[in-house]
Amino acid sequence: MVQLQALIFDVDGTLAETERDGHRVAFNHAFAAAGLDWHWTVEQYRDLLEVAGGKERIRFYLDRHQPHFEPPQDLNDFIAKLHAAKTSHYTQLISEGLIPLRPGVKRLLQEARSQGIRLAIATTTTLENVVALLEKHLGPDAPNWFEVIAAGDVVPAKKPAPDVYLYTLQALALPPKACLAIEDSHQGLQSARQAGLPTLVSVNDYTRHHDFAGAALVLSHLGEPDLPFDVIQGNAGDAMYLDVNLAEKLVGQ
Ligand code: XBP
Ligand code: MG
Repeated sequence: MVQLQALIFDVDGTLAETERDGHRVAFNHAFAAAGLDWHWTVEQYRDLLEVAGGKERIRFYLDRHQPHFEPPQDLNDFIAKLHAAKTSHYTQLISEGLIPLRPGVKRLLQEARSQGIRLAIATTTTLENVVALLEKHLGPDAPNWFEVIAAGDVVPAKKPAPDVYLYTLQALALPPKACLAIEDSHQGLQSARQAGLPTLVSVNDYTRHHDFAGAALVLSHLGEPDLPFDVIQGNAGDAMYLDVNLAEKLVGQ
């Protein structure tokens, strides 16, 4: 049986529900600060989430919803500036502690560390955003718990392309079958599966109706001893929360 050696986490929607009340709000702040009358509603953001990556998402929005917009400068520079302002609003929101970690995340990270399971992150979001979230909820040393934090533009092709997971596996020097990816979305699942990784999905309001064919297990959240998960797809045996033991079973399937 293959032995579990590492857990590889997505960030947005997986470690915390960052999209609706974090990223979306920060984009809107940045638009207003730039004098733009664009506003992304909770519902509209569901469609915009089809495109991973903040800069890519702004470009997609312009193409689809503001086709006549004339940028005041080179479009790439304009988007990069707007996105930098969004990142600073977002990290501010995170530092205010408004976005908690999802159930089971802290417990699983601590348990994995105590059992010598290696940790990594593979995300589309900007590195500063990841560091802000980890430090806020897990302490100043938490970014060092992860051997690899593959974030943002580290690879040019964002999820659902497998590149960010392939990059992470190469940095860990591990085969995919020795790792479990933990994701929240169809795009994330596609990315991880194309890299050959067994993948567990923990859904949220934006993703619960996605197609999760190919996932090792789909859960309502990672669960806690006093807050058991609901199994949406797959077989968790008699487990009520994701721990190293269940993760080991999933990679050994
Ligand atoms: C996350 C994303 C990110 C954030 C924005 O996808 O799509 O783009 O919405 O982050 P995943 P940036 O969870 O699959 O990694 O604005 O920093 O790009
Ligand atoms: Mg995600």
